[in-house]
Amino acid sequence: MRAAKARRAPSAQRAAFYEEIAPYSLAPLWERLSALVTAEPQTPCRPHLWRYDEEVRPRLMEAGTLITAQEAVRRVLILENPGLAGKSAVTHSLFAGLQLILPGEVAPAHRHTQSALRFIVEGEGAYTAVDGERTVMRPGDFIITPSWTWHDHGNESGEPVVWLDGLDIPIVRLLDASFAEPGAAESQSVSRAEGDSAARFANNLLPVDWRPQRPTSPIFNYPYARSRDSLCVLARNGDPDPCHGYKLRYVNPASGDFAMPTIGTFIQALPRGFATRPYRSTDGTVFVAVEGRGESRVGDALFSWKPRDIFVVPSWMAVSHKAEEEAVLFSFSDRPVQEKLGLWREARGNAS
Ligand code: GTQ
Repeated sequence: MRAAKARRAPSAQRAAFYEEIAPYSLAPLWERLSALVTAEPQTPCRPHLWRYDEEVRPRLMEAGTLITAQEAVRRVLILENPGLAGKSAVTHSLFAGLQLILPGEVAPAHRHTQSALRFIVEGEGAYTAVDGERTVMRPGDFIITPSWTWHDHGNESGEPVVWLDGLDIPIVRLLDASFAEPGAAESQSVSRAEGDSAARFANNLLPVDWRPQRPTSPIFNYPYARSRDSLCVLARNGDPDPCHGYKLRYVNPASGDFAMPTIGTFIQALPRGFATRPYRSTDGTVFVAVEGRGESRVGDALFSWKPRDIFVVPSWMAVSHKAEEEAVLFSFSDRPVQEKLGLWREARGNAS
C-alpha cells in the first residue's frame, strides 16, 4: 500500500520534498544517479589543438613584454581545456602551460607538493635547478621536478627559452594536499656538479647503498638525444605497433614504474606514411609534436600538427594518428594514478 502510494507521488510533491531537505544538506541520489555513475567516461574535457607558431608563440612573447619572470614567479600561459573554462586544467586531472624565460631572467626558487614535468619546446641554454643540481635544457629533453623539491629556472643564453609544463595541480587540488613555500634566495646555491645525478642513476647503475627516498625517478633529465636514439633503433629493428607506432614510456630505474608517481610520460615515433588504428584509454592525454608533420583524429575533431604544436585527447575518446613525415610525439597523462587505483582501461579499435 505505501509502496504504491510512493510510486504515484506527483513530481511537484517530490520537488517540494527536495527543497525541504536541502537546508539539511541532504539530496536525493535517485535524481542524480545516472549522471554520477555513467556507463562510460563522460568528460567535459574537449579535444583541442594549440598551434604553436601561429597562435601561441606570439602571445607568449607578448606576455614577455608585460611581466618579468621574477614578478610573475612563473611566466606561464595556461593551456586551458575549452571544456574546463576557468579550471586551469588541460584535462580533469592535469595542468599544462607554456613557460617563457627570456635571456638573463630567473624564475625564483620555490617548492610545492605538486610534481612538475618540463618538456623543452624552443631555445637552448636555460637551466633548471633541482635540489642543488642544475641541468641545461635542450629541445626535446624531459625534465622532472619531484614533489617538494626546491627548484628555480634561469636563462643564461641569448635567446628566449620555452618549455611545456605538465603538473598534477588538479590531482593535488582534488585531494586538498597543496603545500608551497618560497625559497630564501632567488636562485638556490649549486651544491652538486651538473651531470651528477645522471652519472649515478642514468647509466643502468645505482649507487651501491642507495635506497629510494621518494616515488619519483632520481634521474631528473631524460635527454632527447638518448630517447630519440632508442626510437630510431626500434624503428630499424621491428614492426610498429598498429595503435602506437614505436612507443616507449619513461621509467624510474629504481622501481621500473613510471618516472613520476602521478604523471606518465611517453615518447613515440611514427614512420612516414604510417596511420595508426584508433585507440582509446581512460587517461586523458596531452601530446606535443617534436618532429615531423601529421594529423590526428580525436573523436570527431581532426588536427593537423607540426613541431611544437600541442593537442589534448580526452578520456576514452578514440585517437588515431597519421604521419605525413616521420614524426615523434611526446605525451603525458595520469595513467600511473589510474593504474594504481585499478581504474585504467584501454581499447584497441573502435569497440569498447
Ligand atoms: O615551474 O614551479 O606551469 O609552480 C605552474 C606552477 C610551473 C613551476 C607552472 C608552477 C610551475
